[in-house]
Amino acid sequence: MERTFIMIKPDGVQRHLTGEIIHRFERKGFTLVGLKMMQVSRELAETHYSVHQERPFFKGLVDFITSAPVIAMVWEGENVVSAARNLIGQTNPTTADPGSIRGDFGVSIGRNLIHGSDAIETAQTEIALWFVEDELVDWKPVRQSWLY
Ligand code: RTP
Ligand code: MG
Repeated sequence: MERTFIMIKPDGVQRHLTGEIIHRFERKGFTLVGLKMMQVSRELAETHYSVHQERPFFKGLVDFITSAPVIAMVWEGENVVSAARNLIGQTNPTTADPGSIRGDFGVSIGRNLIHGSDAIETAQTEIALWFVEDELVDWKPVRQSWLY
């Protein structure tokens, strides 16, 4: 089953949106298989966002991610990588669709509340970066076979 890495950024935690965000993923039908609150080291933030290291916003982004605690999570489900990106909305909350997390709660591109892996391969890399294997719980919700 597909998995993705989701992080509630410092602004999401500070604005007490943790429960709201987790609720949206649960209601969609996805399964939480890993979760921890953590203060991110500079090294981890720089590695996580290394694809952006030449961009002008890189230092500010790393400063922000390391400024206060985040919630790191792994969610599992069918097509969860792309579906999570839809739940999250476009990068800039100003243009993110209402109904998405960024569209409903965000105002600034640099304070867009949440991160989600952008592809299946990226998700695998990010899960391995943020979690060790025994922090992830392999469980299946009890379901009727016809019910997702
Ligand atoms: P994320 O990686 O955090 O889930 O966000 P994303 O895929 O939607 O956007 P990405 O292009 O990967 O950018 C990473 C984060 O960098 C910040 N950013 N600031 N000032 C700017 O122009 C700018 N552009 C990007 C955003 O916080 C974005 O989430
Ligand atoms: Mg990204």
